[in-house]
Amino acid sequence: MRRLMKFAAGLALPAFVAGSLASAPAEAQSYKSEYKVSTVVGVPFPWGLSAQRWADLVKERTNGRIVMKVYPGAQLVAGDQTKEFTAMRQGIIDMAVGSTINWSPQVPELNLFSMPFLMPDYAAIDAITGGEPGKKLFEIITSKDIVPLAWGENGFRELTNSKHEVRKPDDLKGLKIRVVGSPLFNDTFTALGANPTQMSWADAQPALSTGAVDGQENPLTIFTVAKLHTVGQKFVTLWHYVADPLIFSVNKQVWESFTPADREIVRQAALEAGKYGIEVARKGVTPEDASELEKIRGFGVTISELKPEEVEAFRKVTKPVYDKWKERIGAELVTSAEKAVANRPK
Ligand code: X2X
Repeated sequence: MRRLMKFAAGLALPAFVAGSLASAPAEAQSYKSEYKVSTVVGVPFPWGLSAQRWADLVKERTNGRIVMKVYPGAQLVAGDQTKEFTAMRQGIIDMAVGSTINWSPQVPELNLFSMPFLMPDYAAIDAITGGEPGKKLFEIITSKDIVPLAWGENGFRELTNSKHEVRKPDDLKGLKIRVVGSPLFNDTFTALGANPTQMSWADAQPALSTGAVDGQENPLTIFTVAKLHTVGQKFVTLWHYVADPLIFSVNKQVWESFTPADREIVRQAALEAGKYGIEVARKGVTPEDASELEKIRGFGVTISELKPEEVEAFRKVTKPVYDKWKERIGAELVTSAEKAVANRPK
């Protein structure tokens, strides 16, 4: 550092520059000028908002030592969202706020959240992410050279389609439904008598607009921000069949290149951004505040809120899929999630 200061003084740098060089941690000299943060959807989706919040907090608290730039649209993996985890592992992506669904091809245990009808309400999601199963999942991710820092949220994935109201499994017969990522989704929709087709989010929107597919499943925030009613999605079924949390993560080498103090800043910022993202994702789609639902109804969309016995009919038909995937994911992990749900605060 003394040599650096002499060097700086020799160049007759203004005093404030020499001062900031002198006070910067030595390790910070090896920081990249920009860290690439991948997301599938950007601002103003809650997902993009929380990623941006993370970047903003880190920049502010590190005085610009760590500059994170959010790349939405899965553009760092050419739109192929199921390659995001691998790309982050390889260092092509430095950081990500990613969906458990998109990472499940590489981390099969993350299929836990796509188990049909495991989580009846938000308290159930929180019980899993905040409890033993969440801890276990973070350990598994860490063992794959990715450092998970915090949970965020995409949301409960509700069913939408262009054809007719869906209130019972029979109503899904023959409907072409776009699904993502994991073969578990194929199994679930096949069991329900629908015709599932896997495709990326980038391909889903044109497929909906041309009618190549009849429907899809996504959180309502995705529905409103992406204006899915303009691509024919006139029927929404609130069935809460699965939910996908998001995970704020960093590539291991990048993480290790940060000073301990900066790591703490990045972690703390992720926790705060995650909390904020969860709030935004849940806003307006609860019985207490149904403003988002009202907005969607205002677009001429029929929203079907299922009664518990109607949900039960879907659960029954998808039970064999649940049982099959419980073994695949790991019975121990799934059982611990079931217990967390059963014991959640109500
Ligand atoms: O592709 C989707 O449906 C999305 C945007 O929700 C995910 O990335 C999982």
